[in-house]
Amino acid sequence: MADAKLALEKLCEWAEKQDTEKWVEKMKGWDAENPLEMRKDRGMTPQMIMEAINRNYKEAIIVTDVGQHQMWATQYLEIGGRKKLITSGGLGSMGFGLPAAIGAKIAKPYQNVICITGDGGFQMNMQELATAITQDAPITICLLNNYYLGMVRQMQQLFYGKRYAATCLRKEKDVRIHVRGRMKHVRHMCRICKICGVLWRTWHSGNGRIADTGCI
Ligand SMILES: Cc1ncc(C[n+]2csc(CCOP(=O)(O)OP(=O)(O)O)c2C)c(N)n1
Ligand SMILES: [Mg+2]
Repeated sequence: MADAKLALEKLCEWAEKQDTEKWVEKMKGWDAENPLEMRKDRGMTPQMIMEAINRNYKEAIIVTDVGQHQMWATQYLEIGGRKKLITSGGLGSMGFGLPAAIGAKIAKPYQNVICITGDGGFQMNMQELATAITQDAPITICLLNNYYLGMVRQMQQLFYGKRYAATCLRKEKDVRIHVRGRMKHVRHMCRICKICGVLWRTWHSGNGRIADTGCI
């Protein structure tokens, strides 16, 4: 544990400047070979949700949890100017998103704060909904509810011959059942127009809401 500013200054004393030109060129090549595309083929895709956030917010602090939703957020959100991103980067801890979003709202009460989280990560710290309520910290929670520990499932699918283990959340738990009792604005959404509506209303009313998306 250390003061981040102090620790980074000390680390900088040790770090040597590297020539990253070749590496950046290589990545640009990959990007040209496999450009990011918005998948809009069916239902509500994660990309469509990110696009809805892009469209509905001119300014916001967007906080992510850890998992596939985090990857999509970093790939598809338009960050910059008055839109800021707080994310835990590599080796992040599930459960980071909600408390970090509450902290951001308390620090910047007049800014929109959106927490993009997964059904796994959200369950780790969702008791903090009570903190958001008692501390008067209305945030929008965009829950990418795919019924899986998606990031780990993806590894099992691609690298472990589809031998799925302990990544399905559908039978054991439905995050909606837990959440409903706590927050009256929970909406389960399966159409993209609905999520836009919730984002819009949240922005204009200043009330916290959870947009629970059954995304694919
Ligand atoms: C505390 C903790 N446990 C386990 C992990 C490993 N891990 C990384 S992503 C992930 C799955 C996250 O699932 P979910 O929150 O539903 O997000 P999704 O990938 O489905 O978008 C797991 C288990 C972790 N990062 N942190
Ligand atoms: Mg999930």
